[in-house]
Formats: sequence, C-alpha cells, structure tokens
Amino acid sequence: MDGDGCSRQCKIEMGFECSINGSKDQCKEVCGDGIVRNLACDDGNSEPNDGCSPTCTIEIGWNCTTTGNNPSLCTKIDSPYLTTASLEKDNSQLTLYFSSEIRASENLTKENFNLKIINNPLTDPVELNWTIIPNDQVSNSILLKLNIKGQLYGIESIEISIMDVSHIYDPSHRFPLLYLSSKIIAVLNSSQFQGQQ
Ligand SMILES: [Ca+2]
Ligand SMILES: [Ca+2]
Repeated sequence: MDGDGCSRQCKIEMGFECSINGSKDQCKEVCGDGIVRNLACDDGNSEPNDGCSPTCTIEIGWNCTTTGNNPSLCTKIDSPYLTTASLEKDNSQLTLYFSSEIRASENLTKENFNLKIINNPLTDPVELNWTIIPNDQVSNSILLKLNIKGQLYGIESIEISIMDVSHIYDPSHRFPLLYLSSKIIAVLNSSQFQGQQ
C-alpha cells in the first residue's frame, strides 16, 4: 500500500527511509528532510526552539503549517492580550475582552487587577470595589462584578490594568500572558447614582 513508506511498486516513498528487518521492510518517516507525510512538522533541520522539534513535533507556543513538499513554516504564537472592556448599562459588571481564548487560573484574585475611576469631578472620590466572577472555562473574557459607591456625572471612565499576568493562560499552549497591554479604558454609563445600599 502507499503512504507507509513502501509503495505498491515496492519503491521507497518520498520522505521515508526503509531498512530490512528479517524478511520485512521497515519504513519510517525521515525527520529533518523537510518533507511531511504523517509527522506533525518537518522544517528540514534537527534544531530545537524554532517551532519544529528534533523529533518533528510542534513545539509549545508555536504553530507550523506545511504545504506540498515544502518544509514546514513555523511561527511563534502571540499570547492573548487584553483588548477592550465594556460595562453593563447599570455599571454593575465589567467585561474584559482578550485577543484570543484564555483560562484564568484558580490563583487569579481581584488584586491582579487595578481598576480606578478617572475624570470624576468630585473631591470626595467615588469608591470602587470589584470581585471576579469565577469561571474555570475557556473564554475570551473575564467578568468583574463592580460595586460603585458615590455619584457619577456621566463623564467618568474606569481605567483597567492587569498587575500580574501569570495567572491568565493561553489554554491551548499553557502559556501565561506574555505581553502586558497598556491600560485600557471603559467609559462608565451616564448619570448613575449608586451606593445607597
Ligand atoms: Ca520528513
Ligand atoms: Ca527544528
């Protein structure tokens, strides 16, 4: 049969090498010749840390594609990063969106986030507290429950930054977020009066 290294015509197929073991030919795919048959990748070398390992497996944090009989092309995967944030109409919940799917580790705490209200005209500042809404599922967002005490004038925003990125992972590669985005801003919805409770 074709595709196992030895063709129907008993020729060694491209990308394989065969040796005679007893009465049978044993064929295995060559790793490092730049031709992919069944292996995950083959970049034509036996070097590690370039995306395709010396045993022709795709290395963690990389993505490899192969077209035709060309060597695999591997590119490093960017870790997820914080992109935008949005608020519920009543400012009770803040959703932080990431560039791709993430998973929050159980060690993620509210202290990993720094949230502050900016542009509030009062000298007596509005009090802002938050808790994380737990989610152990893969998702492209993290939800924070907000508790705002004080008067808002409709010109305020929340400035968000992540203090410690090591508790948010790229789920497919188990990498923590590598890149800290700059601070992002979510505009608070106008004329909310909270804090009666
Ligand atoms: Ca090969
Ligand atoms: Ca390699």
